Amino acid sequence: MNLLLINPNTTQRMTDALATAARAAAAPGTCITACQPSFGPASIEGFFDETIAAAGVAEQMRHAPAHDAVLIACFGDPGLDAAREATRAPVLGIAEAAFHAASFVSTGFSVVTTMTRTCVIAEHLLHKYGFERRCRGVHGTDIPVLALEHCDAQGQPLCLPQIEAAARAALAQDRSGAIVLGCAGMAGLCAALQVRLGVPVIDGVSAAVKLAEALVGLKLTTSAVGDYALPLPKPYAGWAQPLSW
Ligand code: 2AL
Repeated sequence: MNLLLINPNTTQRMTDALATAARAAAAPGTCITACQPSFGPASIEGFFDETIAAAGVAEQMRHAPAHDAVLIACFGDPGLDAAREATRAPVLGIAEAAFHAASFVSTGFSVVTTMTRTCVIAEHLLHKYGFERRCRGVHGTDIPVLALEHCDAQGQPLCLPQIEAAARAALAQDRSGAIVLGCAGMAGLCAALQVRLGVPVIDGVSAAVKLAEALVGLKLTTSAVGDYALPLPKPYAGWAQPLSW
């Protein structure tokens, strides 16, 4: 199957890293194509960033290559509903995928994310998706998204001890049984954190890949009836003109 991964931010290094993480999770028959918007923020760390990034996701969906499933690889799931209107293939956001996966393996989970100001974005999603009773806390580390990739001379991510400490504190404070990583850029930390913490650690990128494969295997498509019907045809003005239906 062909899986289209959209990194909603415009940092090519991060798009490449997300493609690598997705390929590591994918089954042998899954082919991952990764892309990013032609405009927008280098990283998504607030509402303004997210609004522009959602338009970038819509742009990529408008010109999307053939695909069997789509993965939106930012923890705010920007543009998820718009993407579902634009294709009949299943579309997974990494936050929604991670919340589902964490709920299969724990009675309650904690989210550990990047900037504290983005906690409210995760909290809004938990309410929107109906997971507020499964999530016991959302915790910021104030690590900027693009600092997640900074490594020491041995190639070890510099942020790992800080994220491990935040996760340990969250597990104790929230009485939770699993950790959801609250940023796509944390995908490469997942395996090490799971060993160190001794609890399930969920990276939304790999969770979304596996859930996308399951949905495609079940021959489930995004419903063409009702809310997710194709956008109604109408002119779009200004820079959005090429995106009109
Ligand atoms: C994110 C993410 O996953 N990618 C990005 O640019 N910002 N979300 C986050 N909470 O840091």
